[in-house]
Amino acid sequence: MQHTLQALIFDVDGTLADTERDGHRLAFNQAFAEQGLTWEWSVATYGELLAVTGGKERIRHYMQAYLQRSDADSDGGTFIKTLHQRKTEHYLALLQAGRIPLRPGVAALLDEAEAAGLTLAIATTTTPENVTYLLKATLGEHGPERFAVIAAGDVVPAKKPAPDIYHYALERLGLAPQACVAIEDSANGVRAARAAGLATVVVTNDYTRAQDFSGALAVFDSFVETGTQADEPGRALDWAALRRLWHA
Ligand code: XBP
Ligand code: MG
Repeated sequence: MQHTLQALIFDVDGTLADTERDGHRLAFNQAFAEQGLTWEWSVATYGELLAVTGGKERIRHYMQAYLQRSDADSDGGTFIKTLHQRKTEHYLALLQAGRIPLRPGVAALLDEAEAAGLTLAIATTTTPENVTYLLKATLGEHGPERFAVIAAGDVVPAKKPAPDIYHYALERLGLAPQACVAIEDSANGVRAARAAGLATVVVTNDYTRAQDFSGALAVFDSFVETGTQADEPGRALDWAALRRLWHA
């Protein structure tokens, strides 16, 4: 890498925290049940539905592709929007209850990057409130203020794998993509970041482990070395690993 590394741009869901299986998925199911719908997204079905980013888009896809409902948007999207708003309220309650921690090693990486003078930013498909609630619940009341830019949700017309949210974040950072690294968990996220010209590092999770991360600078399976990896050092993305990658 020729440029000086100036910023880390983090994805949220699946990256900063493992939010999908026991967070968003539960909130969707709670909203469905509360609205009297018989829909119930299993862990496996939700894994398939994650191919579609954005909660409203995911509900629409489910109605059309799984329930063969061609009328998903017949009311101009009001039904989906209302259902998703209830889902978000259930998800925020899970966050406020402290049910969703940061992934092990993430807090340390944030601390070390800041100590090295890097700027922190976020580029995510999820609803903005979900980000501020997650950061407050895990990093304290001032957690969100540690991120110079929080680019989230519907602020851009097209969600990941489109690059829009990364372009939006770079524009507000006032930085060239060559001065930043994107940290993602999914193939959709890698495609979005790479299309915005960003070097991209992947930290996988149970939902994304088998996905195709072509174009990524490196793929790790955690942010912290665990006992099981003792015989295979280097599978964790920590500050030292990131610095080695950048200076490689
Ligand atoms: C993940 C997403 C989001 C969440 C659900 O975002 O695709 O849609 O699954 O959140 P990322 P919403 O990995 O970019 O952080 O229901 O608020 O969309
Ligand atoms: Mg993600």
